[in-house]
Amino acid sequence: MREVISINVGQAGCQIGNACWELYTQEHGIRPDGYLEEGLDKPKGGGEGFSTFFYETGSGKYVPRAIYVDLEPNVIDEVRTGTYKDLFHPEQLINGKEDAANNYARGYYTIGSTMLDDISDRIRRLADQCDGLQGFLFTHSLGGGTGSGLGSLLLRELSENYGKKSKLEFAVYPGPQLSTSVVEPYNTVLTTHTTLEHADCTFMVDNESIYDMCRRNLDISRPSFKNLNNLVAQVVSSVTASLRFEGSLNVDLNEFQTNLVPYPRIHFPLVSYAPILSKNKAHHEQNSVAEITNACFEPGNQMVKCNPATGKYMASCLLYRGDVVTRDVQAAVTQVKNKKSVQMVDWSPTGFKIGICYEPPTTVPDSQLAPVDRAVCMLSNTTSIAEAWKRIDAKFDLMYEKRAFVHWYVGEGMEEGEFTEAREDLAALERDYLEVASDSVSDNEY
Ligand SMILES: Nc1nc2c(ncn2[C@@H]2O[C@H](COP(=O)(O)OP(=O)(O)OP(=O)(O)O)[C@@H](O)[C@H]2O)c(=O)[nH]1
Ligand SMILES: [Mg+2]
Repeated sequence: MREVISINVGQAGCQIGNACWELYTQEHGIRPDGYLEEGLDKPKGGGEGFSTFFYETGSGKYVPRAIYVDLEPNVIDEVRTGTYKDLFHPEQLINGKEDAANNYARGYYTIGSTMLDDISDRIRRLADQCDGLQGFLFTHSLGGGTGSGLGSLLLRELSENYGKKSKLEFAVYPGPQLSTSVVEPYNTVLTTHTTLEHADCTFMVDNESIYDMCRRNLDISRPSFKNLNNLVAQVVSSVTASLRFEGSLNVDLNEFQTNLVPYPRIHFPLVSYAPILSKNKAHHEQNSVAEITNACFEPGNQMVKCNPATGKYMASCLLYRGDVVTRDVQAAVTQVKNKKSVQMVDWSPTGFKIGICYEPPTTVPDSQLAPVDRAVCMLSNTTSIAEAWKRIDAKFDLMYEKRAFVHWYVGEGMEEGEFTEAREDLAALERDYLEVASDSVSDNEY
């Protein structure tokens, strides 16, 4: 068995966690109380795949291998009293009394550190139940105090305690429509710097992109976090489907990762997803393999705002779900490779790695997403994602030039040097991306 433990940190992390577990339980035929739906004698999806994400108790109940952590009680109390309250063991839901007030330093140093031992214990207990723990799946925001600060602290701790076990994250990149504080650029830069060496692969979801998708594709005039999270959950589900379901063309996540991350720091693949159709438009669309594959190259289907046509691709993986045959995929990929906008770096073969999971996507009852027979999630390591760093770095600089808000961090035990160190690291990251994009021969110094 190759178990995965999910760790949801802070408001965004926990709420995205909620959307994911709602979707996973539905996909596997598990009721909100953890027992199988009527008529099933084992979870859906064939084989033992689901037990990478769930463990079974003596009474036949399925419990997520997951931990929820927040520094304040509200978000987690909603889990404790909500529809899924019986799904989780109370030990899996951990909260403190007082949040990090949008301050990375409170999440990392003062408040977060007081909870570290307790959280580590509970993760240890989950890990002890695994036969062959494969790794951790983290969800958190980059902009919140808990998500950024405590998230960093936990990732560092996992590195120390679990050595080489893989650590993947889904990280919410701040968008202007739903931003909750002015200091999000500080938190984002600080947490990116701290976790750069601890996370193996980070999938960013830019709230601005998903907000626009909800408005444009799903006709939701004022998208709520729940609307956004339902969309994020589809992506997380596609990425983890290969771990939870069995099938001959199912490619293991580890294999994708090997292909996607050519250098340890260059580990931020751009995620695209298609189709994103609202319930009332769905029957007017054909939704063929060629169409959904093509749609992944449209900016409107990307989870981060950037322009891949101006950058270069290092690697790309296409994860199909549902009614998809290899012949159609091969034809679609051949077409895509010929696109002018798809430029590969010259040191990497033009490889598109393909995975097919025959289990079709499903949608949760209150989602605006139309049910479809097939979908695709593309993970591509493109140099254009550096645009996201450029944007956040510029916002950081505007404030830091005036040392605005810095006293809040210093007041929580942080040294000002940490700001400059983090910012320099991000500048180095931007340069790393430029370097991998440059041609190996022509740009050589000698
Ligand atoms: N996609 C999405 N983004 C969220 C959600 N909740 C908050 N955010 C975003 O996350 C950032 C704020 O971070 P939070 O996760 O709320 O903060 P936190 O980790 O709880 O930290 P503190 O409250 O400061 O202790 C902002 O950019 C919000 O727009 C959510 O449910 N979904
Ligand atoms: Mg919070």
